[in-house]
Amino acid sequence: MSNINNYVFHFGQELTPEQKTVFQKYGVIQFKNFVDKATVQQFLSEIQQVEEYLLASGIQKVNGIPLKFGLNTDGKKFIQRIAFTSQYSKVLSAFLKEERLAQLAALLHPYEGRVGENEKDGLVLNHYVNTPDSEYKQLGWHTDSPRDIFLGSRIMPMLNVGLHLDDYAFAKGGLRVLAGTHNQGLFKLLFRKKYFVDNDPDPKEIGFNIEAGDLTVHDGRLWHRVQRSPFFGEESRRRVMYIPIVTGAYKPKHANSPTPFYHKLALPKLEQYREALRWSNVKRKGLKPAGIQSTPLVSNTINQ
Ligand SMILES: O=C(O)CCC(=O)C(=O)O
Ligand SMILES: [Fe+2]
Repeated sequence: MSNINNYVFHFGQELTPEQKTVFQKYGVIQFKNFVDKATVQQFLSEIQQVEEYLLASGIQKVNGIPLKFGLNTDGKKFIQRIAFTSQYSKVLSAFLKEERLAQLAALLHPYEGRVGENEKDGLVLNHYVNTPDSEYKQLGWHTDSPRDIFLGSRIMPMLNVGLHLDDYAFAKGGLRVLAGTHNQGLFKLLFRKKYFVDNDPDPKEIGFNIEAGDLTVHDGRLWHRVQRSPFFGEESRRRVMYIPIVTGAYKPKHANSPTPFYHKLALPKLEQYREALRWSNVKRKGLKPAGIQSTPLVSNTINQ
């Protein structure tokens, strides 16, 4: 295990050639202090207001994407994953329109990228805490790409931009990646590890020393996971907002957007991805998957 302190940068007004080269090679890059501490506090307070509003209104889904609930350190219900968070906050929505974020799309060159405020899951808040009743303490190995398989055969390039809102030194756990795996072929993208069930550290993985306000950018095809904290309760709290930078046709979601079928079936993530893998085989080999009807599951119901 190691960290990538050698590849930590500060963001000016636009990306430098060195930053682009590092990203092309590793599929991940970290920018220190992308926003200052006062802004972190402001964002946390906005998020808290959004969460209170969603809880008070009994909202279960935003634009078809279910919220994830858990019990906080004080035993009270809280939300561990919110999609389209900026829909409820002018401050967060304004942040997504900042030119500096738009500049990151250059990492997708030669594709044209845009900040997907209303696409995929929009601005996602992930809130991890290590308590017995927390639903979200860690996340197994995965890439962010296979959902695209449901849309058609091509995986569209995308970036996941993480704005970190808590200090999280490497030893506390947090994001781990296999640098360079964004350049793998489709087979490795699907089968390098068992999607979401494998939580084992990899000898080649790298992690980060994160301070609140830092930004990480990873390619959607990069293998990554979230290491559970060795600490419990308050010390393990980790809040990070993810912003998708997407390519291809504009596919906004709205209040009446259907829930992707893997959410509807309430299958564990593992099962969702097994389905994805079976379908990818169908496409590759032109075979019918065992036990799955030939009626297409694609496109109509899944739009992310
Ligand atoms: O929390 C993180 O840093 C990563 C989350 C993630 O990989 C995901 O939600 O797909
Ligand atoms: Fe991910």
